[in-house]
Amino acid sequence: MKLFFSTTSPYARLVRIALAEKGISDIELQLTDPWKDAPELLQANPSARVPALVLDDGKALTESLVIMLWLECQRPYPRLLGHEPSTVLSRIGVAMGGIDAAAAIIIGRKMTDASFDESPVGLRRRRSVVNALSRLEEAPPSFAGSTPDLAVISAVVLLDYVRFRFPSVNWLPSLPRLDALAIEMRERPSFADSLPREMSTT
Ligand SMILES: N[C@@H](CCC(=O)N[C@@H](CS)C(=O)NCC(=O)O)C(=O)O
Repeated sequence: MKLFFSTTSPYARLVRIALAEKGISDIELQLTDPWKDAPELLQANPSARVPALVLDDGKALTESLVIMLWLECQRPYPRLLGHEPSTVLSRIGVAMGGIDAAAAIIIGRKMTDASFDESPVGLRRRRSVVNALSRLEEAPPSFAGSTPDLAVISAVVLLDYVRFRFPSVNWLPSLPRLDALAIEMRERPSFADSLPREMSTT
């Protein structure tokens, strides 16, 4: 199997963590800047986005949640949906909304500049990031000490992405419980090895 990923993508990080927590290591990791339109990525994903997972039979899976659905079917244990899937799924939805909004701000800046943050759409996306984080902070997903479920994984991926992309903004609320969860998760190789960082050009 081959996974196209970038070191900045929160979507690719979700998949990388899920694969590692499932114990799947026989996978070729293909570092790819999706904005450079590599033909191999375009072949795997007509939308030229990461993550894209090419299976051994050549089928390509795209979209982080689709890939995780496949993973959960293919390798049910350890379970990433916990014992109460509806609770976990509900929190994943909140976290994904925050991730989408944070990524939309970064794309908005690409199209214009940092003033995008103050535009009507930018402000709306900021509100979504803040609301998602605040909702998760009120009742953070808990880690019982074995395998983190996808509620934990997606909440921490959102938080780490926001801290990475918006290190000095004044519009983020205080998030002590999520910060503590993220620090705890960093002890796991799946999280530590996939922390967001700028793409290296070498
Ligand atoms: N909904 C997709 C979003 C994937 C996505 O937007 N990936 C970004 C990197 S964070 C990308 O490849 N962007 C390139 C582009 O939009 O052209 C998923 O869940 O996988």
